[in-house]
Amino acid sequence: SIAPSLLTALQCWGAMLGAAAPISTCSPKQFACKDQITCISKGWRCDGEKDCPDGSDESPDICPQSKVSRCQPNEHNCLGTELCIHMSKLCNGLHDCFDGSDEGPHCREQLANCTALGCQHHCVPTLSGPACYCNNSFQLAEDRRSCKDFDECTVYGTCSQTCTNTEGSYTCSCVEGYLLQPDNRSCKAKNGESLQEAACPWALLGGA
Ligand SMILES: [Ca+2]
Ligand SMILES: [Ca+2]
Repeated sequence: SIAPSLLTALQCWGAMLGAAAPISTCSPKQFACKDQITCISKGWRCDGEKDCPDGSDESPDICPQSKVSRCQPNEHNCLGTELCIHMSKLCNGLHDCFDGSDEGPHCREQLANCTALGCQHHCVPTLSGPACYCNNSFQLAEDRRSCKDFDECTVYGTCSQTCTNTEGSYTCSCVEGYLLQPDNRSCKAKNGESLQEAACPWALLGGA
């Protein structure tokens, strides 16, 4: 239909006219592209897809190899580095940390301690003792042994638009006018309305 796109176009113009210093129009929830014109949802930064016209939301200086300085649930921080590896890679016979600290004699020596720990899901030896971890979409509870649902929606960028946490999982959805993509987390405008998306996203993100 024509009316909504006209309305969007008008909102777009309004936003552009009101944007004397374009970069200041990005809300705190948005990322300012290097072109200093375009604002995109922060969730689209470093998601592997170029959303800024200049691709600056995926540039290496913005997206370091490890996206998060802190490890995700069920991940292990390799000693003295920012590298996070999945807990299942500890003592799996392969060197995954650069210094090899994920493997060694402790793997065998601590097996009995692991049994004694009584983890709900899984246990692995680490250099600092046995540690529990959980199946995907779960995280350790306060007792460090049992597992509880992990709220994926608290991680920025899990879904590009709407995120709904569920017990043991989560679902992404899109606002009116957008379609969920096969990756089940990103949204693209219907009808190839790429002009709006690329040139005027701030007019569309208000209700997201
Ligand atoms: Ca390993
Ligand atoms: Ca969940």
